[in-house]
Amino acid sequence: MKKILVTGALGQIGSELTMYLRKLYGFDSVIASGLHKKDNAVVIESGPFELIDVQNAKQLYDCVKKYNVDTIIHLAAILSAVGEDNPSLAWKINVDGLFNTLEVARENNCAVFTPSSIAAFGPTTPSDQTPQLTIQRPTTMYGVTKVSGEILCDYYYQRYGVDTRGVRYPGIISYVTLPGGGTTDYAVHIYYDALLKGKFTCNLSKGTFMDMMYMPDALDAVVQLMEANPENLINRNAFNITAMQFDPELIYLEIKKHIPDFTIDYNIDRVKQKIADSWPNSLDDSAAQEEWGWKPKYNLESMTIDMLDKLKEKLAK
Ligand code: NAD
Ligand code: AKB
Repeated sequence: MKKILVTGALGQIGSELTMYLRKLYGFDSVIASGLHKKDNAVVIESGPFELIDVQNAKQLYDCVKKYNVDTIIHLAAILSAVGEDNPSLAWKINVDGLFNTLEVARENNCAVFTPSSIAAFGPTTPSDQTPQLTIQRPTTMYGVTKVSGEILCDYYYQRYGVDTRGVRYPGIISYVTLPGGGTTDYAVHIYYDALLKGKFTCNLSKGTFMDMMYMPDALDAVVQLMEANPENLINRNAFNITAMQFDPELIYLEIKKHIPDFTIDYNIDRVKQKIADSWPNSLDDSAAQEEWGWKPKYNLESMTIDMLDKLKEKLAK
């Protein structure tokens, strides 16, 4: 990776990944892009920034030409809960936007990283230790777009030799930018509410287990996979990766170790609960371990210590 374009760079993952890549590859070598120039001043001002709507292939093409981009990190997307509210927008951005990105990559010989998600699985998928290759019949529009994206990336590699790579992220937990309307968002909001209010109302029920990951591991995964020797990649796209599994009660109890008066109650969001129930309890990520050395650094305990420290600092400003 020498000249990198990040789409959706102002979102939860993009805002941190852009800065991480700029530190590794040089501030002028990472072009951030987004729909607007609001928020995240650090990302907008610390290196090149372009307004790009991924529905507009010409904007993507012109930017790739202007900066001689060789790698596109494609993060622009609509997440699960927002996608259920507006399925047609989710299809346009997640599938048509990815199609435009892959076409521009094909025309300009770029590599492409695209994240899929645990949402690419559904209620008929084996939910414990979900294998790399298994049944994928998701019941959300977000999940439908993620499976389509996985297959589209495979197609561009097989048909045109575009160097497509990607992972299936679990829920990502972070303190820099708030999550953008997913089902796993509760696992971020619980830390904010623990510190700001001392109590949290959870929209998913006890016993709802899902895979999760702390942001530093999610960022490392991109660099490790994109720098991996292609000869070792059997799967290329949509690698299962995970770092931990918990339900609302377990994360609550972990936070309570540090904030003893913290309380939780439940007010279930039926749409989000149905989505969460259709996703795996735990992924088998052995293919990622074997093919490119995937190994997360954080578990629930170490993530909670770091999240509370960093959030306390942020909220005190
Ligand atoms: P996010 O919602 O925080 O950010 C997405 C960004 O895309 C936003 O800044 C939004 O403004 C932008 N965007 C929306 N429509 C656009 C368009 N037409 N053109 C350009 N930009 C547009 O999402 P995120 O959490 O940062 O997710 C990034 C990627 O990772 C997505 O593909 C998502 O599906 C995947 N993922 C995220 C998680 C997670 O927990 N955050 C988990 C699994 C997979
Ligand atoms: C969501 O909940 O929609 C995302 C995801 C797991 O893809 N966080």
